[in-house]
Amino acid sequence: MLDAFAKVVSQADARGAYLDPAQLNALSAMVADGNKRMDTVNRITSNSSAIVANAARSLFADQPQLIAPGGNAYTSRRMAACLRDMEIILRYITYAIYSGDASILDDRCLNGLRETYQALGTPGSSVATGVQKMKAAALAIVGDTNGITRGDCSSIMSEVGSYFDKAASAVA
Ligand code: PEB
Repeated sequence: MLDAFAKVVSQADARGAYLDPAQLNALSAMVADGNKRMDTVNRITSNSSAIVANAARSLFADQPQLIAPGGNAYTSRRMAACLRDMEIILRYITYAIYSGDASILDDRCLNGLRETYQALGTPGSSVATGVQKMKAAALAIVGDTNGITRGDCSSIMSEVGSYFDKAASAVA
């Protein structure tokens, strides 16, 4: 598990090199914009239940076969497993955002997840759709400019989006 700083150090060490100016600049930009990152994590974390519940509701509206008898989220046990999976994925995405690095998400959540769903007979493409719906909700919450100092959040927004995309494509 790496964060943005440890990743750069480990890459430099692998080359036996000092940190180069471009890397130092990138990290110092990350520090300068640190409040945006913390606010982002805070906003997603404090709205996580709504993000998961709304994404799941929308997924089941689009794909009602999932909750019909015999469907992959039919019975409250499977429904609970499904909501829990979406919550787990969202939680690891918040860790990646906080760390500025996807390795925690990759190593502890996505690694082997496609195979797990294949073994369970759970449609990975439906999980991916659920993740994309969480992405839309999370970005709307993160990008809400109400009551805050306006600034350029395009970089953190695209980084956040990239972690959702990574999770979705890992199971699709
Ligand atoms: C991954 N999900 C399920 C299981 C595991 C995971 C390991 C099997 C064990 C169990 O049931 O608890 N666990 C989960 C995860 C990590 C982990 C992400 C990461 C660290 O440790 N069903 C649907 C939807 C989808 C869904 C498409 C979006 O119809 C999910 C939600 N996951 C789902 C369901 C099950 C499951 C298990 C329904 C239960 C499958 C079954 O028992 O038939």
